[in-house]
Amino acid sequence: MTIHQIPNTLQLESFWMPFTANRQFKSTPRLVASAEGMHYTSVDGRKILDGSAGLWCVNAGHARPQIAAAVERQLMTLDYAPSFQMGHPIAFDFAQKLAEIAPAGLDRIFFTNSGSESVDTALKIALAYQRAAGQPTRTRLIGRERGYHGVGFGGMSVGGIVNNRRAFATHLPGTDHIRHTHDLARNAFSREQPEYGAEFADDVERLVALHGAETIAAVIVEPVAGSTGVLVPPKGYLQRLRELCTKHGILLIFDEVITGFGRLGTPFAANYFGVTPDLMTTAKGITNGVIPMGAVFASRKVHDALMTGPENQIELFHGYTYSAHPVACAAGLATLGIYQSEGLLTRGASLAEHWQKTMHGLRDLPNVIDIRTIGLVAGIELASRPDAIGARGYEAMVDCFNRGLMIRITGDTIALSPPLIVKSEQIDEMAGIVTEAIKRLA
Ligand code: PXG
Ligand code: PLP
Repeated sequence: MTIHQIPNTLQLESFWMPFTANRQFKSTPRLVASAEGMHYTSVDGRKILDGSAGLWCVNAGHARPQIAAAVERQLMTLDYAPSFQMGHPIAFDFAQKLAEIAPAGLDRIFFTNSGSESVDTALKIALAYQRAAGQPTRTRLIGRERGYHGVGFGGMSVGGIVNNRRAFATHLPGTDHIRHTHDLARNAFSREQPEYGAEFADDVERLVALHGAETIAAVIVEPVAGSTGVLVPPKGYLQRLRELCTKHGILLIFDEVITGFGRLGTPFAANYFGVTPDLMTTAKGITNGVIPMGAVFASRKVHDALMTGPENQIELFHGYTYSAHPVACAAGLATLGIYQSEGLLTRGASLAEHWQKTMHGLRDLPNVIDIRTIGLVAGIELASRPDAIGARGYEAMVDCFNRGLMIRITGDTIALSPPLIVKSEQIDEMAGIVTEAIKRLA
């Protein structure tokens, strides 16, 4: 048997798949068996171009020998060690290297194992900070409509995607949301940042008027909303949000789980937009997706406010068994090495022109109502069938997979975000396959 063959006995029942229509999937499974560079190989031996960097995480492409070697070496050197009241050098080394590429001042690093954990960690740090800063009434956490911040109770509560919330009635109390920035009427088919909508940030003032600034700890937003369909912030919006948070003593958290590590053609979205948050959450690309890991980047102001009290006292009662897992740190260090030696954290900028031109070339296809692009990300929004929201998106995804391209969909929006090693011809190939798929949709 080669690894590309499905054993006849493969049983699909036991694995309860995440964020998947399980029964539909198991009736017609899509299975991949291996990956290298820009491609997956399906179990039946077909090459599939990776148009989504896995789930937005494989930024340096698949099966990088340097990462595999570092992981193997680390496994045989120090496979696990606690980070509670104990340490191992590679964790400090990795934190230091991350601090060196961080947006200005965000150089205190707390390790987690996923984006969801990074978000819950950042929200907890924000609460602890406000308390330490003598503002214990600041307990409210503000997210944004159409935001995605993972699946923990904190992240879900500040998230703003209805399907991720409705089945789980018990959200965190004391959360609220500013409005989203999606405005097709004014901004359809914008390249990079749309012209209109900086004023959507003023919604912070509405919540300040409603709740009182002295009750609000933090505002969390994705600089570019990914999961909800690639929503690029209008010009001036993030600057305005930063000003309002500063004015009202509210911490600003950027959730850079997707935008971090080169996706926009800059190391982080904070660099792209020239706006520095107080806390930044990351995961995914931090290890090229190969070992689960996340990190919260905190400003000195936030970190130092908590480094008070008696020295024998734990400053932040928070952490995970696997925080700063040595194997994840090894994968992360090797990943950063590749990002730096191949210039991947800024490579997107040099491809952005071709990327945008190619993606916007699809605007006249049937049912396309918007195309949004920034860095190496594109969202192609299709009109929904009146009776079946999401059906066109799903059919496009299946058709692309069958034609050799992996894409992500959210509702009827196609999201493309290839590994940052993508070649210009592969961008054309992606556009070609997506074009055929869109043309075939009823
Ligand atoms: N914040 C943001 C901004 C994210 O995009 C998370 C937090 C949660 O990360 P974890 O590692 O806990 O999944 C995410 C994750 C998609 C898709 O197809 C997006 C994510 C995850 C899976 C699929 O849009 N984003
Ligand atoms: N549940 C129990 C019973 C535990 O003992 C622990 C950790 O010790 C956890 C949950 C949390 O697990 P983790 O640290 O991997 O998040």
